[in-house]
Amino acid sequence: MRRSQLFLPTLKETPSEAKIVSHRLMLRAGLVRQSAAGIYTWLPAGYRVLRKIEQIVREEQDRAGAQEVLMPTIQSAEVWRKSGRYDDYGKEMLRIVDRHDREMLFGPTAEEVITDIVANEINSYRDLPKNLYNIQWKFRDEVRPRFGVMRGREFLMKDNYSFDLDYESARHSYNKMFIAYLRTYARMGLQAIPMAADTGPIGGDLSHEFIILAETGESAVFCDKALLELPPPGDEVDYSADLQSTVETWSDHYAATDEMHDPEKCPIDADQLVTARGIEVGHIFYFGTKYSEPLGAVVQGPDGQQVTLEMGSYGIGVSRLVGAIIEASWLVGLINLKVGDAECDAACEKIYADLQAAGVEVIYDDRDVRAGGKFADMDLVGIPWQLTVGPRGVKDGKVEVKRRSADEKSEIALDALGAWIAERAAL
Ligand code: 5CA
Repeated sequence: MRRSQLFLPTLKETPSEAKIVSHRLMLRAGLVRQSAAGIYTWLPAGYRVLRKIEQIVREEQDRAGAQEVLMPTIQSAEVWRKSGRYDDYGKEMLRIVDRHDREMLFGPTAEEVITDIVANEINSYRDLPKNLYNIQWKFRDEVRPRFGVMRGREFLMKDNYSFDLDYESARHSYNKMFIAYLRTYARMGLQAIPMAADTGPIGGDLSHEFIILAETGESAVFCDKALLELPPPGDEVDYSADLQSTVETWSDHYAATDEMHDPEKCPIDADQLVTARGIEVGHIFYFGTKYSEPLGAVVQGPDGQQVTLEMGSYGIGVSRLVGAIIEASWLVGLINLKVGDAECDAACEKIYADLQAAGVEVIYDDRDVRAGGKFADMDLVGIPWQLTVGPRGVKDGKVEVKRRSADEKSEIALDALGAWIAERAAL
């Protein structure tokens, strides 16, 4: 594409409503424009990114044996009445009346629609298991849409739904998605941590949120440091094999969101516990017969008896991921190698203040612990830029800069750091 032809309306100034770096960047780089509160138009450059993310999600779903469908955005109130959620969903549901006075709604999720299809079309255990997904726009009339595409009202979600004959098989479907999610995020360069989660309006008793660590995350999260060191499942994953032990490699480690974390009961020592902020980029649920029962998703089992299907649902925030990837990737880590040394402390405090004043998100490791531990932490959290300040460097008027992705180190003069910071801030 010739730049002269491209529709890429970039902005010199940062719009005042953009409070976090991904929102600022997405507006300034001409990726999106807001059409109404929490509703965005994706411009050519942004839409390309969205489609690439969508494609990774699609490939990993297909690999795990899910089949793609496309459900409507506008749904009938009827199926939601059957499940009992039409009234429960409250003000987050955008309700519409058509010209015949029929009650419709813009789907916030699709458990009812897909369960209704399966109830009508699948009658025998021989046609199970099934796992159906779609990548479709959802609408939730959030009270406070904010942070651009991170918490929109209209947003793109990959949602899928598994249908199984019994608990064992449903648990296998859940495990497949658990592994597929770890792989999906890893392909995007993200380390997503599965955390025990609250099930909210979707319901059920087994659920994991997939969280990536980022300063601007909406929730506080707590997890065992060991989780950050686990490599994602590779191409050798065999989805037909028993995946329980692989899933337990992750789920046996302590990891909880704010609502689930109890400091009194936390089994992890303070020095092994990561306390951070996180962005929820996916959420998986097993909820048994919560929807299949009221919607009549029943099949004939091998012994001729009627069996109500066991279900799970699995969501990935596709449009949120565009923002989340930016949030997880723009941060500077500042390491003070000799806390207590007057010169090191003074240099670090100044750099820290300058970075903050320039609006660059920074973690300053001012703890009086071994340098090795500090480097390891910065690497684990995946901070892309590291500035290291040590006594020798400061004497020579220099700090070390490391770019994580390239694993390259260089030195920069303290008096050139202002320009370097300005460069980061401009991004
Ligand atoms: N039916 C289930 C799974 S299919 C469901 O709706 N789960 S959910 O409510 O947790 O949403 C799935 C994912 O969509 C979330 O993990 C989050 O990444 C994304 N998401 C939820 N609300 C928003 C929003 N307002 N803006 C952007 N993304 C959102």
